[in-house]
Amino acid sequence: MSARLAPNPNLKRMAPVLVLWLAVCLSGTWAVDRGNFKTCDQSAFCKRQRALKPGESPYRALLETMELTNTRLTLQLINDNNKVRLLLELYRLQGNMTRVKINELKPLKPRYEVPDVLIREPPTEPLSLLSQDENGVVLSLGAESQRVIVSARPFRLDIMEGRDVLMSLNSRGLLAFEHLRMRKDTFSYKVTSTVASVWDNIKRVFSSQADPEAEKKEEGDPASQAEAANEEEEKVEDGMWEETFKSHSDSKSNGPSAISLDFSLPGVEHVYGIPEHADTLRLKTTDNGDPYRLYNLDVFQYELFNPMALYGAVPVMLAHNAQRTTGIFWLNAAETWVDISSNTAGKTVFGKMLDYVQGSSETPQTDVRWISESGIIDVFIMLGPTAKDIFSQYASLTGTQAFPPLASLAYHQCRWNYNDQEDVQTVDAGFDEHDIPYDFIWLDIEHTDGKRYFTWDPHKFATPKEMLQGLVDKKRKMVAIVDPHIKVDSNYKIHNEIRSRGFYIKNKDGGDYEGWCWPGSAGYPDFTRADMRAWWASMFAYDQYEGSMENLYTWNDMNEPSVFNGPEVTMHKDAKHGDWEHRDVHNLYGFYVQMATAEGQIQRSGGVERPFVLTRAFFAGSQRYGAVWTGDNAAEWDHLKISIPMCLSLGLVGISFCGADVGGFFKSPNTELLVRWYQTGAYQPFFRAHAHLDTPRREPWLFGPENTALIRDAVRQRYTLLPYWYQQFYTAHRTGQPVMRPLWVEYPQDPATFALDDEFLIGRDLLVHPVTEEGARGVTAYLPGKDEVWFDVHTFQKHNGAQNLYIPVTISSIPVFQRGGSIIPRKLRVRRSSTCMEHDPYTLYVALNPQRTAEGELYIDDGHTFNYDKEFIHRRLSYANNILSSVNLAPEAQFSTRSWIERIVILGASKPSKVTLKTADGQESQLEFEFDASMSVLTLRKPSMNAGEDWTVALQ
Ligand code: MIG
Repeated sequence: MSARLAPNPNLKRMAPVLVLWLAVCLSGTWAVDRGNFKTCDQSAFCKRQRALKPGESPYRALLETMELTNTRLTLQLINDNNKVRLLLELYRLQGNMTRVKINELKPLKPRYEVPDVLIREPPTEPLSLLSQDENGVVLSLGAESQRVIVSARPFRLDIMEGRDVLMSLNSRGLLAFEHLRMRKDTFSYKVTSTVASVWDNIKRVFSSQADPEAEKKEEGDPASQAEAANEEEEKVEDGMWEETFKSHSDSKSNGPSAISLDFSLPGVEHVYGIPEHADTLRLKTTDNGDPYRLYNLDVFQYELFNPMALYGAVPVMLAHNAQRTTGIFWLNAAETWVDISSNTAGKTVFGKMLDYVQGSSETPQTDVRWISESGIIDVFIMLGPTAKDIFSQYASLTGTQAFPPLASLAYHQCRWNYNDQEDVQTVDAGFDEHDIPYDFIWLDIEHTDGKRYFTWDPHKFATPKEMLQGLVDKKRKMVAIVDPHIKVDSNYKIHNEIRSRGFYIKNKDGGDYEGWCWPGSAGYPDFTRADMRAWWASMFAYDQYEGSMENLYTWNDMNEPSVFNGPEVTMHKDAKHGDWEHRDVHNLYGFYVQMATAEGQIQRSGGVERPFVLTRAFFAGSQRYGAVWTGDNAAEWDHLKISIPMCLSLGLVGISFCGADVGGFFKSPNTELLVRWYQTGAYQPFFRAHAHLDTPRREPWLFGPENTALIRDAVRQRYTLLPYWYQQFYTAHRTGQPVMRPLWVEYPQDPATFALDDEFLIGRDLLVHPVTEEGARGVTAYLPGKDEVWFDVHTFQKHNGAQNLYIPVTISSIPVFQRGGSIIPRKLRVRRSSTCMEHDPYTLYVALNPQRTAEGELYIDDGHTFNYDKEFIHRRLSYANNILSSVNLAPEAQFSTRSWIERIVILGASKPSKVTLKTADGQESQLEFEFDASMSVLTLRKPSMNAGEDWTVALQ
């Protein structure tokens, strides 16, 4: 107790952080402190690599070393400058993918290979040799008439289909592999290296042709290879063996270890992905600035429209043109930079047209280059050919979106902080009083006893179970934050256990790594260790996590990890995870934190209940463990807008459960912005309002009755649509298809969709163009599909596809359209939480296409357990030949529902003379209906059949 009240002896060291906070809070100026974060020039390996010039590849494939088994090609590459050899492995993977691995043939010690991200060793398919000569090798790749051409000098790979080159590797000659080496005394090294370079020049003059004797000498054990390497001229540059950034020095006991490879994408002008960046959906070329950076960082007040790193990293890029989509998955967890260039970037449409007319147009091409600080090259080339194929290919490697509990798709109320139990109770009651549904209320770091996670402040949250029970009684839930920085405090059980088990990350000298974070001095558990994760998971057991109950879920923040006094506000790269350096695993840390936390939630229920865990940091594969949000945005219009491309980019790389803080985290939104943010958030996958500690309260009813009504309406729209959201997540979980989709995914041949940032699809059938412009009187939405029609979901008005539609808006408008040809289930009786609506009846919205058909699905299960494996209802709803029917898609599954169909609304219908319902038991009955001729809307009232059974409705 007294310890908590005593002045913190370390306050001095915290001072810069506090001053920063204060400065920002008081001045209200918004800008990331760029000086805190490295540019490529300030990152030694990035600078070294970027200095390489294209067209000078020193790598040659030694064809005589080629070995081809049924499923694996191996081949040595030699760097002709330093004679270091690499080993290339090439695999054809099932599902139209190719894997290329490059490592040192004989590294001085093993280099890091990312574990735990792939869900299994990807199954291979046969490879076969088509032809070979002294210039290269041609292999056939599976059944798709694809070939890979391995050229020897310089080394390059071209993946072809028919006559088309789909992708080339090292075509610009930027393959680089900094081999591990012994550190030499700087002085004597300089001397030898000069001598060596003179000797090297002499050799070059006398042997212009490859000398077979010399080649033989090049082989051998690692030591002699390293020696051979060291004989060559190798400039020791600043930053190879140590590097400083601001006051932080990075000791690099392994020396330089960067890797890099370039990819050319002929015919491609649009590339996407590589989140997380606060940037447009379509990635930009990076020639005139820094590359896109992937390095999980806690960026205070991030700025928009730049390639700076943010909290998470998914090294996956998609490339698209009207014919094809391909993808690159660069499996490396170290700091990574991605350069993009294009031969058509900067050309105007007119310029391109001129080229075309004059016949001077070159084929458009995008070139990308990946640079990582350590590890190996392990790249999965996903060959599509469609975006949907890419999603399944990537899912087959890294898994699909965890199927979340239904309630977590509803509305979440968060702020930093809800102060005490009474506050929680008052806010909870406020929702009932104002008739606004919500499912989760969140507690931020102040709920703990002095930032000791897994504990409760003894005064403010003295009886957490009582509080949680109060929520249970209303069928509501809570999330409490559990961060991975652990207060160094010998009276704190969690700390003592982690320390005594040796589970903390170590500093370079072998002691427990300590950094500054919310609790003051903190240790960071080594989540890369399976035994540590198992222990962490066990801490979520009800008897370990005191005060927790089954309706308490978890939020993992600061897991980049954030270290206030560390370089770039994160961990020193020379910290140690067993034998590995933090440098090797950095981008994986947050992935593992969420993995262990989700596992804990599963275990506490004996494997029955689905977890819900929100994370700020993430990596490829994080989709398997829960939801992600876009961190500390601001209450500004541009931040509202950017939430769309940020979540779309995450969806493209498997992470569907994405959201941005509704209202904006920093600063205070004006009411218009707040309302527009609710309207937008209501149609994004993870829907949570959140606010910074220093902002005035902003619960939805604090802005006058009119604004309360507007927010209520937006939240209620979310609740009515929950059956559709749930079904989309079920599909995402089963197939890997994203829930929130860019339009180009569904309209891949329509260039008008390729760069849309201000609208999106939910699944295939709902198009949302939220109002994100201040003072908007109207928005222009692009409705895709030249053979499609779209129905305004509010007015039922029909619009043709393939047009820019101007939609006049008022403050209550949320432009949403249902695709003609689809059937969408809703629940219109909105109650105080989604769980309260469990058994409520459905309304089906059948939107007819010009062929007068429509299709949809209905998915129902208990909403929260893993029994969805066997116990669920999955039905196909289809309308054709004037008959609407429900057929069972999963006859072997067992589940029954009390929900029935209370209404069917058919859009684009004509008036029938009678409507007949036929149910599973063979009974027939006439249904009452209403027809609105002005809008062509037919409403069937109370058909009343059970939602889980077979039925048909015939219109005559
Ligand atoms: O450095 O826990 O992004 O959502 O409210 C700030 C306090 C720490 C950052 C999270 C934010 C959260 C806040 N956290």
